[in-house]
Amino acid sequence: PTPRTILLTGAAGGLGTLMRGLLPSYGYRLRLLDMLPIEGEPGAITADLADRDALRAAVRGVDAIVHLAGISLEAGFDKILKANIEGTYNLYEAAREEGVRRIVFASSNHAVGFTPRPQGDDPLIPIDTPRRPDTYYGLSKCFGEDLAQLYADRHGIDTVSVRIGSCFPEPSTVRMLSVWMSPADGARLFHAALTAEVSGHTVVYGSSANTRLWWDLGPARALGYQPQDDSEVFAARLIAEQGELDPANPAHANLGGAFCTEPPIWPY
Ligand code: NAI
Ligand code: 15L
Repeated sequence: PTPRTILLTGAAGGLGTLMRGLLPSYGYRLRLLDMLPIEGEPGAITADLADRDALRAAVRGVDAIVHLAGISLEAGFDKILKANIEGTYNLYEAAREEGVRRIVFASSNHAVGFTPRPQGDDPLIPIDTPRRPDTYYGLSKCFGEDLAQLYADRHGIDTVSVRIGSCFPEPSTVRMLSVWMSPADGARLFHAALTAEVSGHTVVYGSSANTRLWWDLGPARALGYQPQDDSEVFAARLIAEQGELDPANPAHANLGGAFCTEPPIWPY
C-alpha cells in the first residue's frame, strides 16, 4: 500500500524545508520532527534524536519515515556519534517497536567519498563500489546503511538508502555539476523510494540526470525514479567563474571533493 502519513525528521534543515514544500503534492501528510522549532509549523515535534520516548511517540502510527535529521557536515567524532550513529539507531529502534515498515535514509556520497571520480571515458561509479568514507560524517552514513541492512534482515524493516549528492536549489560549484540533485528530482526520488515495491535494504545514488554525472543512476531508476533536471544549464557560468576541475588538485580528485582534504572544506 502507498504510505500516506510520513514522519520527516530534520524538517527544519535545508533539505527538510525543501521537502516540506514538495512532498505534500504527492499526497503525503507530513509529521515533522527536528531538534529546532520550525517557524510557522506549530504542530511540529521539537525533539532530539537522543530522546527515545519522544521518538517512539513521533513514529507511532506513521506509514513510513524519511530520515534527514543529523549533522550534515564533518564534525568531531563525539558529536557525530551522538547525532548520526546513536540517533539513527534510536530512530530504527522506535520504528521497530512501533511497527513502521519503511524508512528512506538520507545517506551521502561521502560514504564513498574517497572513490576517485571518473575522468574522460571512465565508467560511472557503480552502487556496489567499496565504501570509502571521507570523514567521520561519511563513516556515520556507512553505519546508517549497515544499520538499515541489519534491521531489514532481522526485523523486516525495508529501507532505501539514498546516497545524496548535493541537493540545493542550484549547484554552486563545478563539482556540483556532477553530483547535483534538484529539489524537484529529490522529491521524485523520495517518492519513488517510499512507494517502490522493494523489500530489504536498497542503496541508490541520488542526483539529477546531469550531463557530467559521476555515478550510476540505474538503481534509482529501478525504483521508478525518472529524473527531469540536468545541471548543465548552470555549467557555463560556474566554469567561467571557477574553471574546470583540476585532477591534480586533491580537492577535485575524488567523489567527495574537498571533504577529502585536510581539514575537510565545504563548499566545493
Ligand atoms: P541540515 O544541516 O540543513 O539539516 C539537518 C537538520 O537535522 C537540522 O534542522 C538539525 O536541527 C537537525 N538535527 C541535527 N541533529 C539532530 C538531532 N540530534 N536531533 C534532531 N534533529 C537534529 O542538513 P540538510 O542539508 O538538510 O541534510 C539533511 C540530511 O540529508 C542530512 O542527514 C544530511 O547528511 C543528508 N544529506 C544532505 C545532502 C544535501 O545536499 N543537502 C547531501 C547528502 C546527504
Ligand atoms: C553532504 O553530504 C552534505 O550534507 C551537503 O551539505 C553537501 O556537502 C553534499 O554532501 C555534497 O557533497 O555536496
